[in-house]
Amino acid sequence: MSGRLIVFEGGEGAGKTTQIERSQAWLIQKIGNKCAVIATREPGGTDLGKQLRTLLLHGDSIVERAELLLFAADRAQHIDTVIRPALAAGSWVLCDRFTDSTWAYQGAGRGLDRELIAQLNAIATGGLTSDLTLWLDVPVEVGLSRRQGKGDRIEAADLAFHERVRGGFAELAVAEPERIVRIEANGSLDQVEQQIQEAIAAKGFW
Ligand code: T5A
Repeated sequence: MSGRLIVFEGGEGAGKTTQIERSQAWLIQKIGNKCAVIATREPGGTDLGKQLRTLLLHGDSIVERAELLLFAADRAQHIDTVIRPALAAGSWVLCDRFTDSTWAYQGAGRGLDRELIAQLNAIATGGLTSDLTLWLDVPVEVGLSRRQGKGDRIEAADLAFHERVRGGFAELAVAEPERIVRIEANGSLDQVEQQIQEAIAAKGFW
């Protein structure tokens, strides 16, 4: 069986972490006898990435271009040391956020140049794209209300920023319907899990 890259995207509190755990357990049951199913995330899927994650989410003020470059650095390290080796070994990789987060947050949210973002994503990934991206869509207020504790530097942005981020994901889903599937994530955990399983099964990967 070929390796697959399945990405979970969405705004704050969309339920990605929870659903990746559920999908990993489901996929291990389904295909675990044929290949490994690993879960990873951006930022923070490598040792370097963990340090970048601390800077990005909990650092002091970071200018927007520096933020963009730090996310790209995290991704380049993640691609070369985790994602590509896993795919080459035939593993399935479930990734919490990937290039579409940069498009939505730094592009739609911050308003940075889309062409620059596309170029940086291409440099960071070496051209690797997801086999399937599940966009877990919840209204901004619902996602933010699910937060526990003090928000991080990016969560702390105003509502208008988070609305633009949601709009960015919506634009991508319209532009790339083969790769990106919208999941209605404002339902129960079981309802969301069911939609995700259906979307993965519909791709006919096995
Ligand atoms: N970022 C990232 C960029 O700006 N550019 C980039 O290129 C990249 C890669 C990452 C931050 O970095 C930004 C985006 C982010 O701001 P993060 O910690 O990964 O930071 O941020 P989130 O992904 O938003 O993490 P969260 O933990 O907030 O959200 P999740 O993982 O989507 O949600 P989850 O599963 O942890 O759930 C949150 C809470 O909601 C509950 C859960 O039990 C949990 O308590 N919940 C539900 N409750 C009711 N109904 C449901 N259906 C629920 N699903 C989950």
